[in-house]
Amino acid sequence: MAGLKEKLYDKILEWRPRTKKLLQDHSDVVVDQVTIGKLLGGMRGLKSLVTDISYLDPDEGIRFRGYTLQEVFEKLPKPQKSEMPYVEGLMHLLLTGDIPTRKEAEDLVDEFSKRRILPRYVYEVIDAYPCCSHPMAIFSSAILSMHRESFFKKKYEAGINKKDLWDPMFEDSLNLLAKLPEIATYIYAKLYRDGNRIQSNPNMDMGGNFAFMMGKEKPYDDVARMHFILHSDHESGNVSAHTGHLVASSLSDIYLSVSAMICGLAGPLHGLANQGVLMWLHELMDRLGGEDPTEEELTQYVWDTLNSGLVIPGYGHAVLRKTDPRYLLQREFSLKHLKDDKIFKYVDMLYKIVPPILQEQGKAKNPWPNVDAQSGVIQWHYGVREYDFYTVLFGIGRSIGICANVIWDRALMYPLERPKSLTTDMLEEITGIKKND
Ligand code: HAX
Repeated sequence: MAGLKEKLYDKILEWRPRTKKLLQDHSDVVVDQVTIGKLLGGMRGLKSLVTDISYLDPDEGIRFRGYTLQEVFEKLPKPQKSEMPYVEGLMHLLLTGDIPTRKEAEDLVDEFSKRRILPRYVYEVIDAYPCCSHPMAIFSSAILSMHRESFFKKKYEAGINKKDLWDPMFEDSLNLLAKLPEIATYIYAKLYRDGNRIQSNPNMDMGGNFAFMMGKEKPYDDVARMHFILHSDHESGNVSAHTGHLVASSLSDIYLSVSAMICGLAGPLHGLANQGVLMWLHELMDRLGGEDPTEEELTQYVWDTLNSGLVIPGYGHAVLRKTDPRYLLQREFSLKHLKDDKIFKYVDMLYKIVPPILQEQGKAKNPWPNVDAQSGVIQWHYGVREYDFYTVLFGIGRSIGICANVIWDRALMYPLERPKSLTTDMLEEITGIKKND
């Protein structure tokens, strides 16, 4: 992988003086204020992290390396006869900031293919899990088990200059990313197909090979590419990205960091919401005995959910204040490929019905749909009906963003993350509620 690594190294050398200058000459410049509201409110919106891989604007949505999602999908090279770009090309973009040439993207496809073989024990770890386990728990463990392979760990133990740590992190990241489709599809086969798996095809790109191992025809390869690209990065403050970055800040290797981030992604307020949407829709279908709902019935169902103190899965966001462009891109795909799908029709009706209800309820700051409102229905349509599995797909995509971030964290020699805690007593003293006598 000499070409990409050299290019990345040049970028790193160019970038380092910028970070150094900010730190040396402007360390005391105030960027944001830490209020009690922020401390007790999950640090929502607090400007306290740095990443150059992606930026999330509340109104516009995500940009990867300065490119909107539309631009990313238009500009990245695509495999022959495919609607969606190479996932490997996205990795090149996130790492270097440059749209790769077809050759650069295909070089990375070859590199992933060379690194895709799993150690035998990973299958054994997966097999050892009891059947009713959630696939995200298995996924995290399978990744964790490969910690012993870490090149970064070996280099660190042997003694390596801090400036060079990005290099073994890069090698580990490529090794891990190349293996994720195989791990995920093996878990799928174990849990839902009595262990009948399809071996990987070394001549395919990541999305194509994933579809192949899932036993799916076209256009599922494009579904996989779209899914992995859309879910790859969403700047650094969300639970999964922040976890990956935090764990790696203690110089844990990529296997430890990605395994941990998968656990954060598995929560219902984060990545698990995509499975939540499908469960919630099926409850509705059961309630209606399979009949198509009227607008009134859907409205009633949304209100019933809210009145029971539950959230509407797939709606709202901690940063976004408009419809998530990741939702819109998937909607565009769905309108083209699955517009007559029964569940897609529900999803589309909800797009009209939910936002005004959330606005009327007046709690959610963002009444619009997020990425998870639309992703599950596409999987369902193409026959991946085990919705427990949907967050694993999210996890494959998110790992790409985490790896790009963590490689750059080491390249820029970001330190151990260690914010300071206060006690409630201290907050009451600061506010004057309690006198310190
Ligand atoms: N349905 C009902 N109530 C909602 C809501 C929704 N979809 N979204 C927010 N609210 C409520 C919150 O629960 C909160 O209520 P309380 O004051 O009673 O605690 C209030 O509105 C204010 O919340 P907020 O400031 O608008 O939103 P947060 O930043 O606290 O939370 C969440 C953001 C995404 C967690 C939230 O919108 C939510 O729970 N949505 C449903 C679950 C979901 O779709 N999660 C996936 C988000 C995208 C993602 O990370 N994908 O991985």
